[in-house]
Amino acid sequence: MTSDLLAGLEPPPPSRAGIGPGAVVLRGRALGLVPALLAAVERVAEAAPFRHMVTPGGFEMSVAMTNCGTAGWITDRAGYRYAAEDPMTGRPWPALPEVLRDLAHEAAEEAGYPGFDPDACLINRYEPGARLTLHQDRDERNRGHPIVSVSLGLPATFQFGGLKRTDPLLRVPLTHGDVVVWGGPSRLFHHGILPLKEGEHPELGARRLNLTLRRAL
Ligand code: MD3
Ligand code: FE
Repeated sequence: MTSDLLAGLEPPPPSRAGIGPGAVVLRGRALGLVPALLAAVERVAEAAPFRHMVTPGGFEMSVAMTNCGTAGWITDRAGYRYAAEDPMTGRPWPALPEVLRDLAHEAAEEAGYPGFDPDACLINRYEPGARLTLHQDRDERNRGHPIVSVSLGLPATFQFGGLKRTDPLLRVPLTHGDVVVWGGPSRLFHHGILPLKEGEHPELGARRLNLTLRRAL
């Protein structure tokens, strides 16, 4: 009774693979948690709505963002930074849901980074056409901590370079349920997301969500 019958019906088991120095993809690692993760995002967005922030250069980002945790990543004309309050509401960001904290802690451990205790989660929402240009994540105080990212909904093409902006780029698909842990040298590598392609995901519709769990302070 067995896996023969179920083989065509069930998603593949999670797999682990390196994609760069210190970076580990756990394919499908979040699949069993999707309802809890979506409920958590919905609850966060009720208190801290998704919004299109403005870059220091004055451009509105195509990705809509919100945060939870004791610190949230923001950008405006004054720059990129972490802030304890949501500038849209003047209130603290919603607390980091336990399901996110636990997933990040466990995924980091599975990737070789035990003891990860995130205090911030940036939630990115992509609609078709939305993209994230090549950048480094360097607003966190101690970049010795890894970052754990969770992808949900429509697939995206992730671009992964090196320490220099001009280093050659690797393209990696990130799909529903994938968790990636970025530590070691990869933590400071340039990366971005190509414009999201049109599509319809059975659970999320024409959207992609990406949650990045971080130690900001
Ligand atoms: C590699 N987010 O929020 S997730 C970001 O899909 C960000 O929304 C993308 O880049 C997204 O800053 C990519 C993968 C990711 C996240 C953080 C990283 C890769 C990373 C930090 C350092 C190196
Ligand atoms: Fe990033």
